[in-house]
Amino acid sequence: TKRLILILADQLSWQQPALSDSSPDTDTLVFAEVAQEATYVRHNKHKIAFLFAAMRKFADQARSKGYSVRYFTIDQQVKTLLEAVQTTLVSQPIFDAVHLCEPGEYRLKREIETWADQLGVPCVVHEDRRFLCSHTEFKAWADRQKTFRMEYFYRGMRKRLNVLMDDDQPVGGQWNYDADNRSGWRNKDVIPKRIEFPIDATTQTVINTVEQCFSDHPGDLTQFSYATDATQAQAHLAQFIQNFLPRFGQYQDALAEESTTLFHGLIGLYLNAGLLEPADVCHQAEAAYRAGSAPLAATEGFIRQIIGWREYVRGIYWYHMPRYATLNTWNAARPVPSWFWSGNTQMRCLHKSIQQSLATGYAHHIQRLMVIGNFSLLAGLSVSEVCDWYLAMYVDAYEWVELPNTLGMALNADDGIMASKPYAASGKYIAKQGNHCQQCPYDPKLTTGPKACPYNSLYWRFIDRHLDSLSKNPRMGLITGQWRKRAADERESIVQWADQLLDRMESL
Ligand code: FAD
Ligand code: DLZ
Ligand code: SF4
Repeated sequence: TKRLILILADQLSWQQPALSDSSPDTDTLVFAEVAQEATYVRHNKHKIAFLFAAMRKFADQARSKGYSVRYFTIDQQVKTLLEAVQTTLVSQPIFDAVHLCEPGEYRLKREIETWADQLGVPCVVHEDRRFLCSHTEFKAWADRQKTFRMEYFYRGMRKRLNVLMDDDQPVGGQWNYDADNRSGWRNKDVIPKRIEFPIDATTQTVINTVEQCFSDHPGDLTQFSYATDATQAQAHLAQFIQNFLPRFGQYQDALAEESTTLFHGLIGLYLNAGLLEPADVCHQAEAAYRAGSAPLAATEGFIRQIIGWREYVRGIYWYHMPRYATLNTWNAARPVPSWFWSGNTQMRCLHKSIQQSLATGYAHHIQRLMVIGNFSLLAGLSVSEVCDWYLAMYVDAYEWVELPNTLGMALNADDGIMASKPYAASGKYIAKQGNHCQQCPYDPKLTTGPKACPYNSLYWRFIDRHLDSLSKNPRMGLITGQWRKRAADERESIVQWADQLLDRMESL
């Protein structure tokens, strides 16, 4: 049989299920750069350039393996994925079926379910086996849980995949070494320079096209230096494992004036698009630990992000969609301030995090969670607007991973599915984790008054506004108790100060 295999932009792996048993003798591969996918949010130019360059290079590889390839570039003006498939079927009426790997977004999954009727040939959607936990396995786990805590999911994954295990015991005797991780940044360590990949001809063409077609999207492509094929991604990973992994744990939660990336992996974009495989990344990290070149706490912490958090959030997404996207525990509805799209705020931590997100399409976890996400939670910013912002902003953003992290983890809007308490914090936390406050006109030690760090009064206002429901949470008891003990006039002046900050949020 002759198959038309559609390959989405984030499925660029020969191990993906629609390709793993394909043959150049019978199958044609279709790739499509389409406005439908490139403009449903205002994606960062880095994300579009990365994906289009990686698609074009993967398609070249397919041609050199002997596949016939139909590639629609964005300037051919084919608007939708369906149109690309239809156009191919009409011009070459030789195919018995359309095959593809399942998409990572509910919106697209639903749409594809309607394709067979419109195409007149069967449309076979394969489960994405690039993930280490299948939908069935996650459901079997989730159905047994009262609460969906990541830590227990993670232990099961460690055992099942036999990662960092000595027989049936976790290496070193503990599952989790975070107590040894997470220092603040005091600018005492030298951060090695990352490999930068020279812009090849394909990538340069794509960059020019993206500048032309998506000029109103965020992103400064003069700074583009991401890997755009699997070989480059492996070189990037090798450098990370050698030079950055040993300090990954120590600075995992740090915030630094001097660095946008610290000791993080910068691999989410490659994992999510298919240029790196999660199991391979974990094996390489474990091998570094076993060879004595990376400490256990760093290696365990890193592997937990990949076989733990990454698989867990994907499971949560598919288990709870479509309802998940509608949740809004704290009824947050305030419009996102315009400086989310410019970085023009005096709050130094937010200015730095947003500015680098706009410019490069990257921010590390603590910037996403405790700087931007925490502010959004405390200020009660609209859940859907904030989620769309994250989906647009980051080079690694697809809804399966963006939504649980934003709506669930950062905004705590999922009725407690992901986290047993909100990740809400005052300026004190940000001051402890790094050195932004020293460059900030605001003071993290003050709660009210023109110099007070806005996070502080907004934090207490959040506690105050949701006092009844937060008091029912045993993990919030200490904080809600502290708040209740304060004098009524003191509480009132803090909440009032926070209210007027929200009224003039644009100018903070
Ligand atoms: P590292 O810190 O080096 O971690 C290594 C890898 O572990 C990451 O590449 C990623 O694959 C995985 N990982 C770590 N934490 C998580 C997590 N919480 N969920 C899933 N995978 C994780 N990650 C995305 O891939 N896409 C997103 O759109 C995304 N949106 C986020 C939004 C918010 C509000 C928050 C708080 C987190 C989000 N994350 C997202 C998770 C995490 O912040 C990024 O995976 C990470 O910052 C990517 O950078 P890195 O490769 O340097 O990660
Ligand atoms: C994110 C994205 C962008 C920007 N452009 C395309 C595209 O032109 N063609 C395509 O096939 N996919 C694109 N994607 C990814 C999809 O929007 C979607 O997020 C994933 O395919 C879900 O798995
Ligand atoms: Fe951020 Fe507040 Fe510190 Fe300024 S003082 S950098 S706003 S935490």
